Amino acid sequence: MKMQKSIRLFEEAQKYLCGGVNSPVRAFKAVGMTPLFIDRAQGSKIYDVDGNEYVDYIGSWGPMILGHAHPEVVSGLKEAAERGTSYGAPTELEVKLAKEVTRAFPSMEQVRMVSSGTEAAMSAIRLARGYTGRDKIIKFEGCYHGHADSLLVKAGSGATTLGIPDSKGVPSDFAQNTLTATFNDLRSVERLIDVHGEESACIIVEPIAGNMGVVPPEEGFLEGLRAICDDMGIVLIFDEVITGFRVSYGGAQALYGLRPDLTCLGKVIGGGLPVGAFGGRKEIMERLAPSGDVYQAGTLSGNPLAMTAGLITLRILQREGIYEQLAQKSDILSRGVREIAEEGTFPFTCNQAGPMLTFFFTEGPVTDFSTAKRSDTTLFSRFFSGMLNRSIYVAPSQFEAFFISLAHTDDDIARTLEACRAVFREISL
Ligand code: KE4
Repeated sequence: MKMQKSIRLFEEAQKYLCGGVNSPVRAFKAVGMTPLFIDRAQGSKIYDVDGNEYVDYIGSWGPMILGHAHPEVVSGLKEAAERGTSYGAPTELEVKLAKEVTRAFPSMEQVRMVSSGTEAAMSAIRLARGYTGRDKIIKFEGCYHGHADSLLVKAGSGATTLGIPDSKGVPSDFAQNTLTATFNDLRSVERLIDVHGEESACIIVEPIAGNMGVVPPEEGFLEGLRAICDDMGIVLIFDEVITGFRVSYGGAQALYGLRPDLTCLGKVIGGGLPVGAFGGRKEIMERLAPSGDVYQAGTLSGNPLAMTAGLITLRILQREGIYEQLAQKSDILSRGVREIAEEGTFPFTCNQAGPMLTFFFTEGPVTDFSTAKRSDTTLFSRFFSGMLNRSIYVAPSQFEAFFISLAHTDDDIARTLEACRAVFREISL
């Protein structure tokens, strides 16, 4: 596989961009390779600067559920751009998107648009603290909610990939207010509540974890969190930045029939442009400036181009049979990979939640961060490079999800399974 231009660009990038990238996981450090520099993308394919074509299962880490450069999104953006790119003022577009979000997520009675998932989670936590007057927050090891200081404690995703779950630069008194429990282990939450329940503002959770790799909630786990929060007057925050509009049009909360007090969204809601959002119970949201006394702001919040891409994306996602198609593609892939892996001589388990899945190189079951970390990351790196050499572009880290889009064809999936068969044979030797 030719990589000369990516190699040259990475050398130049490292002079001006720290680490040569604008987000750590893109640096391919976990898989020990030079990162690909991307030239363009279309549908399920992505093309690097050396002209190599790949079937893309990263999908910009989740937003590209329709596939890249969807014609309706592209033409909508062209029209919107001709009317200006940012006003810093209210528009009808943001009202329309907020209205659609509240319709899709009934627990989100009011919404605030922001420009990233980090902003959404950071703001939701500040709002929960302001509303309850309490300081402590409870998160789960291996869950990632963006890089706000109080959340970089035993975080997942890139923080785990780089082995720095507790980032430098986070004041110890921030970390002291962040308590961590074990995903799928209600007892670990109850032990924290016994000691800190009265001083805890919120519990924030990815209802289906994506940042330790995909780990679905076990029976009763989310319901147990809801009950604890009801008993203790704690704000339950579902971070649905990945799962929102992905695992169903109403996210994980629709799948499990639960109502969190606040929800964080991102990725799909922006259709590939920078959008995050948070929202929830009106009595909580009304504490947010300018209605209330919890401050939050953003120059590009509700940006008209981003709102346009989000609205068109959600409009397409409401068409008949869309989520059935996504589920069918994902099931064919996960079923096929499991069958092929049985022929291998290495430990393997595949976790799936609709159109998001992770291949772990460990016996499994993978139900939390500690079982996810048992995965053989060296084997994963060999899997990653083997697939890349066969034009299949998966996440360059064991602790991420693969994303299926509407654009992935039967042929893409067949090619992916063939590549898996060859790579699994290679790493079995
Ligand atoms: P952003 O600030 O990156 O838009 O969103 C932060 C965030 C919040 N909540 C969840 C559940 C998330 O998964 C994320 C970001 N996800 C990572 C990938 N797992 C983004 C990729 C990256 O960091 O480059």
